[in-house]
Amino acid sequence: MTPVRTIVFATNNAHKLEEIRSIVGSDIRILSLADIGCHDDIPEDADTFEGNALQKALYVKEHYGYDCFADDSGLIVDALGGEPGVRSARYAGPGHDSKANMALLLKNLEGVECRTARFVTVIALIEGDERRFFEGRVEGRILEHEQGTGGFGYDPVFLPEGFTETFACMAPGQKNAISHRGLATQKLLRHLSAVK
Ligand code: ITT
Repeated sequence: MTPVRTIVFATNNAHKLEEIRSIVGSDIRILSLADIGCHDDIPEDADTFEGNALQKALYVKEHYGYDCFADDSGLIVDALGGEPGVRSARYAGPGHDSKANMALLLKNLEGVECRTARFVTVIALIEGDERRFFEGRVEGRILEHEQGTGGFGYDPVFLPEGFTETFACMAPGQKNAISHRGLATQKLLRHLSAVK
């Protein structure tokens, strides 16, 4: 089947790219930054998911000329006043990995009873002069220990509401069906399919 269209996904996160390609399937051809020869460290210093997503998408549009979309995501933990939020990727400091981020999160929640949290994704899409946003969120709670080895980021400590296992225990298709990124991407897809 001929793809509906081709669009660039402005991310340096290989896990996000894999998830979104799998959600989109053959409906749309997703080009990575590497596919368009972009190896830049794209700035993201806004203080909202919308601001960061737009900043990343605009960077690619302005420097490379492609219509594109970007995803800014994070984990919002109620007992931590919304942290790590937009700082989710670098919660334990610049250059730290997911293990360090999760360890800090569990440490900061030691002895805390209220462990409610949500994952949020905001996708910013730039088509010509138009900008649109698509949001997805999933409610859940933070476990006291890691569970599972799949997924990425904070998946091993996030238990989505109504489920008995973390995102890291789920098959990719199961996570994508209920996740923040899955829900935001479905909205993006509906828009792209409507304007084809
Ligand atoms: P790009 O900006 O290049 O897209 P990034 O990893 O820096 O990649 P973000 O700034 O959006 O992306 O940071 C999101 C962080 O939030 C990510 O690094 C993870 O730590 C966490 N995160 C986002 N989505 C997640 C998911 O589905 N599962 C687990 N952790 C997630």
